[in-house]
Amino acid sequence: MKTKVLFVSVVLLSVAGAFIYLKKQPQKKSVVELHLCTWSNYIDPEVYRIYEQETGVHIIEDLMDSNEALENKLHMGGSGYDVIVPSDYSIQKFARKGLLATIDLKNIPNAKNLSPMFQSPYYDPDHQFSIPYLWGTSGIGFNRKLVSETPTGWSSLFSDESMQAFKGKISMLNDPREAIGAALKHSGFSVNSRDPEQILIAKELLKKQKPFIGRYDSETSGQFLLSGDLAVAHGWSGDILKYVKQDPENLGFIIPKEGGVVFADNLAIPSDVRGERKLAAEHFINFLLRDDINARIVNYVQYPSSIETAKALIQDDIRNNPNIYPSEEVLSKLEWLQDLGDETSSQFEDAWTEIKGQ
Ligand code: SPD
Repeated sequence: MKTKVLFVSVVLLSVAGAFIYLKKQPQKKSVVELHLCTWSNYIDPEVYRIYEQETGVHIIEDLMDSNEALENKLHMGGSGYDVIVPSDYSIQKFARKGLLATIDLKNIPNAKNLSPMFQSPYYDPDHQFSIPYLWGTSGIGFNRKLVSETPTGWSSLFSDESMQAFKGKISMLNDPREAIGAALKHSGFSVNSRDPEQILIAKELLKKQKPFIGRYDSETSGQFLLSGDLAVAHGWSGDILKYVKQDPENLGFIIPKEGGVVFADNLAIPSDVRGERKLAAEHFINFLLRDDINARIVNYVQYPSSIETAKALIQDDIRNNPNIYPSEEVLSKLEWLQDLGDETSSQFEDAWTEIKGQ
């Protein structure tokens, strides 16, 4: 009898204990959708479908056209983004401003496959806040039907002759660091100049160019080159090369002989993403770095991969295209944008507001 009472008491106590334990556990609400803020033409949409099929998680995409626009959204708070894709210098700046979550590399095992170029990037050497995604260069796209000579340098956007010849058919990236950077480079300065006089010279050049501009455009200039509405366009390599592929006889892309910008865009998580959402964001980042998925993206967007082991799966015409994967010699002439600190960043942004608003 005694044994029976003891047995029943033990069972009752265990059930009560289990009930109290389970009640104390945080409610497990599984993440069913993730919000990604990325650049246009930066993923094969099929990748979202595969992810949803594999995990049940639906990806909602929002687009950004400059790092500065993304920074403003993050500063306002409540962006709702789980994964964002800022560039190199912006990782430095956003981290400095506390806008990024610390990444748990244990949850991103595919990061071990990063190419040597990205194993310790200058803007985040230990991948505390970011994992490189895709990279590329800024250069000049052109339509041969509208230019008499193949452009070779920045003068095709800024010389008096070009401005007159291509009036209304010139476009510049709608991006303060890139557009002012191009004007700095054309004037013989670094894209990372902190010298207010040099920044002023670049600003005046862009103001002079403005009446000849058809559009400031970070998203669709390739398509306007193809239609013949633009003769020359300041643009990012993959965005132009995607259209060059459609009409290689007439369209082209060059990296200016004076040099320009090389960039890397990175997968990162805003600092207000925590707990299960952060785990889900890390899971999605890891998926984007998986060889087959990464190669599928590269084959679609025409930007080089940050993942060494994905290279074998990348189409030969992409892997061997020196405009997509520039030679060491060309790369050595290019500059990475740096975080210039608050004072100089404001000078760039004020100059940009003046140029756009004039
Ligand atoms: N459509 C993809 C655009 C990639 C842009 N990278 C931004 C670099 C900024 N310096």
